[in-house]
Amino acid sequence: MSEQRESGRPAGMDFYVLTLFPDMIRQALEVSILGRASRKGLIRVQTVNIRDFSEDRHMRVDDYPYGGGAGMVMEAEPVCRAIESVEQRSQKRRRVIYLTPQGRVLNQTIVEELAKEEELVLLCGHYEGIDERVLEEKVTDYISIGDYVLTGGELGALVLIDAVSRFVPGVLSNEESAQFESLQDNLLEYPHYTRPEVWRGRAVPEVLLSGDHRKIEAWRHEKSLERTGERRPDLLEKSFRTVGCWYGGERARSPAEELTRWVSRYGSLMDYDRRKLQKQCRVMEKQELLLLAVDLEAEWPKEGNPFRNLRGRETPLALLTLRGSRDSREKLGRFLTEQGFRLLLSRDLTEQQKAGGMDLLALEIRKKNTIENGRGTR
Ligand code: 9D3
Repeated sequence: MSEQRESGRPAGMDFYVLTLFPDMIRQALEVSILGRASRKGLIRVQTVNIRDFSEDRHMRVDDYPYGGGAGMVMEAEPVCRAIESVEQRSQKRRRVIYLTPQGRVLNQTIVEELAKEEELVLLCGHYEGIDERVLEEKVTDYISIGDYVLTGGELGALVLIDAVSRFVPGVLSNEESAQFESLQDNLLEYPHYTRPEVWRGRAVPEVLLSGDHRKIEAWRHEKSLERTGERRPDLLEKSFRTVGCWYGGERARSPAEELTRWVSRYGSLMDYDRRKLQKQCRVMEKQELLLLAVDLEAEWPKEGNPFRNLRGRETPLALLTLRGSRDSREKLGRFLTEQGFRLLLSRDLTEQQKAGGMDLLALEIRKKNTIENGRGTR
């Protein structure tokens, strides 16, 4: 039913959820998009009831805390056996994630990272928590879903499964696709409208009825910026204006365009084949991101390097080259660094195409840009 990976394993993702309340997990995943994905076999969620591993005739799994204090603590042994029951199913090393208010706070970068795994084991605690010794022995990651207090880890596990599953191929339809979406530009979404055109005296913004797609995109970008400034000014500091640029004709233009579309919804384009642009001085800001595709064997202007008037202010740069030697690519990289650009990565496009598509490259660029930007998450 589901496609096979090259390795012969089924595609998609397996989640094992260790919990005292398996119904809570199962029921939530029966409906909506994740329900559909489960029925298609794209995600497989198996619950393991920790209580089944109790050593006690009353099926108890908790006990009083050493040292006293309020509440109960989940015992190490049943939790350990529950984890081992999953380990037994294959020899593979899996991440074992403990959902806990003391973990790293989940964000979209962590979600994308976890989505690369084939299987995840999610451990949900209850009561005051779990005996530290089994955590030391088995847990690889500690994750919280935010700074507020829940009654247990199940909702955390569900949030994580929901967010990660969106990256499993086939879970979202093309329209729902996870790539082109709000958080990718570190901007909030623009407002949405559907029929009727006038609702209780409120009309849909006229530009959306104009049919002019460039104008509509511009309006949406403006609304995104405006809204982010009002509601999440912290995100504005992390947002970048992406500029896709090419030199050397069609060969360079189409990868520059494609990559720009993958990196940013609102990216703009700059055609450096135009002599006029080469002559103008252009200083790029720190909050811009330059994606530059260059055909190294295209004719170089007599005046010298076509980018001599392009300056950066620590502006991040991804350099993609076609044809030409590694040497000439590195030389161009050094030149642009001297002009004030901060080289995030430099690749030969032919080599890159063997390694993966523009979507993967875009992901890598976004990740490098946020990490090297020192702003942590996205
Ligand atoms: C009231 C008990 N607290 C002592 C001050 C500690 C505490 C223990 C267990 C608080 C919450 C929980 C249960 N929470 C989770 O298991 C949990 C959680 C959360 O509470 N907030 C954010 N993310 C997560 S992930 C798992």
